[in-house]
Amino acid sequence: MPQFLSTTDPGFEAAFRAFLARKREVDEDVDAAVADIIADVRARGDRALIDLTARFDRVTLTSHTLRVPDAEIDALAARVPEAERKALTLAAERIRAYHDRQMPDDALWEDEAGVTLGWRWRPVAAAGLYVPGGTAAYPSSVLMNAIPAKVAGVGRLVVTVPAPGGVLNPLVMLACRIAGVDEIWRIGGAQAIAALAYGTESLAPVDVITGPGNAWVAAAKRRVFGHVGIDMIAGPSEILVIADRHNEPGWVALDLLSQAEHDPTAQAILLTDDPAFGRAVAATVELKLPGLPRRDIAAAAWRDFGAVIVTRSLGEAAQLADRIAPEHLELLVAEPEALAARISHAGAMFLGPWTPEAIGDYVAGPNHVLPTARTARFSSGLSVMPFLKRTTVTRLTPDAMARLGPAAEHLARAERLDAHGLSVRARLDALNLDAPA
Ligand code: HSO
Ligand code: ZN
Repeated sequence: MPQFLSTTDPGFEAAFRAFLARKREVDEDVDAAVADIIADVRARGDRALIDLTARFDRVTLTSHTLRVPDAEIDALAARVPEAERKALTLAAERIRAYHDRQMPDDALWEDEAGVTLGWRWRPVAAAGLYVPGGTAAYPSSVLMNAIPAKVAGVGRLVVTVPAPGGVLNPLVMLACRIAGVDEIWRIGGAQAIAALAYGTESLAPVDVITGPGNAWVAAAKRRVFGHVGIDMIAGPSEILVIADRHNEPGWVALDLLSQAEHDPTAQAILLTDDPAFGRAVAATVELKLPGLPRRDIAAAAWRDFGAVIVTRSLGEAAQLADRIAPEHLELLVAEPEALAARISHAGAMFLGPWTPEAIGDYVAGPNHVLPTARTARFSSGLSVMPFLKRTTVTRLTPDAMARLGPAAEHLARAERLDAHGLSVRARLDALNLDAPA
C-alpha cells in the first residue's frame, strides 16, 4: 500500500516532512574499489581495460577490439526493424530542434567608459557519453545525451557501453548512428569513466562526461569531476501528478506506473483535491499492476515510495509540489498554465490530460535527463550548456585605459601586488598620466 495522507490530518505536516526526508537510495560503498580501478586505468591504460572487462563483463578484448569498428556498428544497426528506426528518427529530429533553440548568443558591446566587452560561447572539444549495459541500455537516453552535445558543436563524441558476454544492443548502435556519435567503445563501469577522463594508449581523453549509470559509474563520475566536467548524478525516477476529479483514473494510474516501473526505488505521487478520486486511482493502480511485465519493480516502488495526498485545494497542491521539487510534474487540471505559474521547482512540467510524461521520455523534444531527489530546487535538466563554455572578452582603448587604469593601480597597491600595478602604470606613463600620490 502506498502512503495515504490528507492535508487536513492533524499530523500532516510531520508526516509530510518525514515523507520528504525518506531516503530512497542505498549507498553502496564502492568508492574505495572505484578509486583502485581509476588508479589501475591511469597506470596500465588499455591493459587495465582489457583485464577489468574480462573480469566484470566476461568478454576477452584486445587493444584492437576495445573499439567497435564502423562495420560492426552498421551491421547491428541494420537489424533494427523499420518502425523502430522511424520512431528513433522522429525522436532525434524533435530533440535536435528543441536543443537548437537553447543555443546561447555571443555578445559584444561598448560601455560608457569606452571599454569593449562581451562573451563568446564555444563547445568543448570532446565529450564522452556513458551508456549502461543490460536492460537499462535505453536508446532514447543515447539520443537525449548525444544530440545536445552535437547541437553544441562538440567535435568528437565518444560512447562507452559495456557488452556483457560480448553482446551489443542494435537499437543503441542505431541511436548512436542517428545522433552522430563518432566512436563507440565496448567498456563499462568505473573503468570506462576513468578511460574517458584520463585516456589510454588507444582512447583519447574527453573534456565532459555525461550519462546515467550504476553506483560504480556514479562514484567514478564524482571522482573524475574537476579533471573533466560532468552533467549530474541522477537518482531513481520520480513523477508527481496533480489531478482534479475530472480525469480518467486509468490514465492517471498508468502515468504513475510509467515511472514506478523504472526502478524499485522510483517514486510516484498523486496530489488531488478529491479523496474519492484519489482512492479510485489507487485502486486502478492495483488493477493494472498484474498486467505489467515489470510488475515486481513497479509494485515495490508504489508500495514503498508511492503516495496519494489529498489537499484542500489545487493551490495547496501547488505549494506541496514546490516542496517536493519533483523530476517530472504532470498538471491534469482544467487550467494547467495557471497552476504551472504557481510552481517554481520541477525538472519538467507536462500540461493537460493529453501530455503523459512518457511522451517527454521519448518524442516531445525536451531532455529526459532531469534533476531527481529534490535537486530541481537548484538545478536543471540536461541541455546544450554542459557541452559549452563561455569566454569573456575585453578591449580597452587608450582613453578607456586613462579612465580605468588609476583605479586598478590603487587596488594593486592595496593588495601589494606590485607587478599588477606596474603593468597598468606602464600604459598610463605612455599616456603621460601621473602616478597617484
Ligand atoms: N523517465 C526516465 C527516462 C526514460 N524513460 C528512458 C524511458 N526511457 C528519466 O527519468
Ligand atoms: Zn521513463
